[in-house]
Amino acid sequence: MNKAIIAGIAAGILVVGLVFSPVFNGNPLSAVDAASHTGAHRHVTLIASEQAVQVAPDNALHPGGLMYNAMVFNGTIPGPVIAVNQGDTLEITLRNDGEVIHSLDFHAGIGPSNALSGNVGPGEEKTWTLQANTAGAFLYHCGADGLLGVWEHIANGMYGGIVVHAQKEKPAKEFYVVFGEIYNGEDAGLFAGDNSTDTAGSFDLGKFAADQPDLVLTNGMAHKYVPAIGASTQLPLNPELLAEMNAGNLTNFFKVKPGELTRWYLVNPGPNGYVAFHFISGMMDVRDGSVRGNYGNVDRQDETWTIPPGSATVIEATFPEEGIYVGVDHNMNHVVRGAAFAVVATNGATADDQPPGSWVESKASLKENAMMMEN
Ligand SMILES: [Cu+2]
Repeated sequence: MNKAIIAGIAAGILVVGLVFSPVFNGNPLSAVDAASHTGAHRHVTLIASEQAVQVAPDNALHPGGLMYNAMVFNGTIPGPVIAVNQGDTLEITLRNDGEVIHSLDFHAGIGPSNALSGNVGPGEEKTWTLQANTAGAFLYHCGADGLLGVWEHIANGMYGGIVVHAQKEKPAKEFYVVFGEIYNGEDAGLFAGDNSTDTAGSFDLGKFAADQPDLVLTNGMAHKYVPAIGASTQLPLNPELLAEMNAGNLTNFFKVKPGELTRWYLVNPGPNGYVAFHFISGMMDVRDGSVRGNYGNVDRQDETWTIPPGSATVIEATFPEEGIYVGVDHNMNHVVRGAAFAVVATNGATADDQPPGSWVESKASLKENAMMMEN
């Protein structure tokens, strides 16, 4: 794509941002349906900042690893998972410790007063409430300055997931997994040799406009949960994880008990690409969409399920026998760029041994904590 076309696209996006900014900038309404106050009241604080993070391990694809000038909520890509029960009221505080304007867009909310924060400038904070009436998994993301630059803030890592547990949800072992693209001006490409530098790379508008991500992160890093691939010839993808596995330590692996019900909250912030989600050696029940009180206007056994950009989905699966399964974006260009995770089915798995950052507070635990707070 030539530069004139990219400039034209950027200008077009700019106009959209300007047109919408008066609407998205303010948050004048605070009407909340009193009748829907059936659940507990919860509070969460998200802290926006800009910082460099490691997005690729040191491996043959990217010798030396890769650092990136990210934008983050609470210091990490992705931001933390927020869990509530259907009917709860969620109070959200957005604090901006960064240098530029940030904001929040919660897909779990309906109406600007529920879903949007409006602009929060450097050093400022804002608090608003959201009625979590619709069950399911939803994306939240930064909306930048009234949408102006939203594509860059999402590509830079400002996103996460909110889980609204359904009233009729069955107990299951639960996990939070977020995919996300990186467009890095300093990334010379796969197998390009050592392109680790002292300076971290930054957002590349040309790669973004051409839909050419350098990496597809899984919970903030390419191949974070994949030690190696290859049987006769082994290609290490995450040497640290491989060393951990060889030492018999599975702390940073997804672990499940054979036969137990597991539930995966899978989030695709994009900003551009679809996720074709599949478990190697597995089948899944898709609980995407929702009906009042339950998940499931789609509920069926499937091999691969599409998660569009700007969406999250709820997938249930059981892993019948011991062994290694792999969750992948079956788009092979995305797998090689980092969108995959190993799942180890072992009788040694326990209820709360999720890898750091992937644990989701359960419906029962949320209910128990709310009751303790009332008493
Ligand atoms: Cu932002």
